[in-house]
Amino acid sequence: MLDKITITLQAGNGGRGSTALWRGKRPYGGDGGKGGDVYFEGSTNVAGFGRYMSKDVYKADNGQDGLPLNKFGGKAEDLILQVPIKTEVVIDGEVKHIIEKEGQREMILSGGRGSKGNLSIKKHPSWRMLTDEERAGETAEVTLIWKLTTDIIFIGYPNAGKSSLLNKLTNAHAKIGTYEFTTLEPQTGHMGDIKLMDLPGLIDGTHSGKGLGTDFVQHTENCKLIAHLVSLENENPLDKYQQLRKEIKLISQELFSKPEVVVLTKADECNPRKIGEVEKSFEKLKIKTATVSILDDDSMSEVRKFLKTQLQ
Ligand SMILES: Nc1nc2c(ncn2[C@@H]2O[C@H](COP(=O)(O)OP(=O)(O)OP(=O)(O)O)[C@@H](O)[C@H]2O)c(=O)[nH]1
Ligand SMILES: [Mg+2]
Repeated sequence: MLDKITITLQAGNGGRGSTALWRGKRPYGGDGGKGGDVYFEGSTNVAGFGRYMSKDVYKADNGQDGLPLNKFGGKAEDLILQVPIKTEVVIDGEVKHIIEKEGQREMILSGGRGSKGNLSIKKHPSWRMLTDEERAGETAEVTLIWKLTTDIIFIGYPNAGKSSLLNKLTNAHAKIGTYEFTTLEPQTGHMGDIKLMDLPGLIDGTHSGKGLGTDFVQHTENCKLIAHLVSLENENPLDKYQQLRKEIKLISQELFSKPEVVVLTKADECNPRKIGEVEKSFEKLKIKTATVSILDDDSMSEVRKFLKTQLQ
């Protein structure tokens, strides 16, 4: 899923004015038509920017040239480029538009004016033919950024079991691995109408570029709830959790302040007495937890319920 792309856009040029002369003397040339504008339009049917990888330049049509017998050239059709909901349009390093709704249209570039033909100019002596430059449509390099919207995001150290849980709860087929950093890109899935996302693992020092870095933060901006996964394989899961919370604070204060719950994973790797103690240690700090093992279907139903309730 391509969530960022830079493309060149070009609006259509205006048509030339006709210089036709009736019997070689009397001007009777028509005006040129306006060049096409360029728009972005929000669509819920579009995911990512894969469709904009095929061309170097996306260009609207040119206006038609004016013709003899005072025929006016037609206005060109506008170029309407569909983008996903929550697309930011960045031009010259500045966010110029945010596409938030289905059908929302924003004009990005305006097509060039058509030149007057010699007949119009004869009638209005102050007018003159436009040069090629004056008829040219606007052009710009535009960066599109898709801010994914997600209800719940899974975060945690590598190997915490984030992707495994995502696959169990949703239709996703994220890669699972016994090694660290199996997940390199955010993965998404739907649990009913709730959208879940699994992020690459975080480690101490992620904020300063260690591991897979902090590019993922942009995806967390629109998310409602963080599920922080902590493996019960850890000697002291609460310590481990608090250690990563420190790191998250350094990565992004906004992410740190989001509503968060804890999911204790790999319960099958831990004895029940210890699980009870760990749950209590979180409870003492008023941190809500659910305990799961992907091998235990009952715990899956529980965590489903837990996440739904916490989201509300
Ligand atoms: N025993 C047991 N193993 C689990 C459980 N959940 C995940 N695992 C194993 O833990 C390992 C890591 O799982 P992943 O889901 O890839 O972990 P991750 O958090 O997505 O890891 P990264 O993508 O590297 O950040 C895999 O070998 C899984 O099979 C569980 O509930 N019980
Ligand atoms: Mg993973």
